[in-house]
Amino acid sequence: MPHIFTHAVCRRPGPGLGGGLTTSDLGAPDFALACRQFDRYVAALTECGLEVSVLEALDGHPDAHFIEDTAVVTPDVAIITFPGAVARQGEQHTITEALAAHRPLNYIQSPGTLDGGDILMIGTHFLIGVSDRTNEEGARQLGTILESFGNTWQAVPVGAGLHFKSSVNLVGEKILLTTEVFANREELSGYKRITVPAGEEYAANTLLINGRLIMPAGYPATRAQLKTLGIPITALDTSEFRKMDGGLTCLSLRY
Ligand code: CIR
Repeated sequence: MPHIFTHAVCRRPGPGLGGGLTTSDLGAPDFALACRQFDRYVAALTECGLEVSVLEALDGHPDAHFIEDTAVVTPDVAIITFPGAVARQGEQHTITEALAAHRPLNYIQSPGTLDGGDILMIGTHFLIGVSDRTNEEGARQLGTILESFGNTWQAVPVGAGLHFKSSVNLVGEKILLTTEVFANREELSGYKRITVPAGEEYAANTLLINGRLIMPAGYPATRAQLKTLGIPITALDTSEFRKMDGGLTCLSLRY
């Protein structure tokens, strides 16, 4: 049974969101539209039964609404990350208060770096992407903390995409949605895999929450594949966050 979530924490985008990091050339995000897309996202999480806390935008941190990168929350512990991008370091200190009310805290320490977008929780097993943002030391520190709570983990090199979850996500009991690059990876061989068709890679960033899939709008071939799973699907427009290399998983911490 995939994990049942009861809470989420999100952070509103601020008017400076276009100043965040990006590799895409899709143009500048529209702040008003981003706010509407964010509100719809929060509503979708609420419709999945989550109690959602919404934090205010953080001045001077234009990527801070991609809050997933600041922590890894398991049923036992919240691990505050040490973000891999220098420009994002500091965001992690602003999440501790919200999480301390729900979990004991633990910390990734420099020289370890780790972004939450690289961590996929599959029950008590964790896939930890080692990427441009999460280094081997960060993965090792997180793995040690997870093991101390009885979990298992495995490091997975991320050769493509920003984060591991830009390319691989859980969409059902032992079922992963992956881009073609990850489709035949040995580390994922224990899972059934659904491959996102070429050209729809962004749709791999789909969320499974309490028996519902939340996917980005505009990816009909992926949607048709996910429909075969027989669970409800909500499609959300994330165009303004995509311009900044972000998507559905990045916009919340779910626990
Ligand atoms: C960044 O480059 O850090 C942000 N512009 C996007 C972060 C997306 N986060 C995620 O995939 N977990």
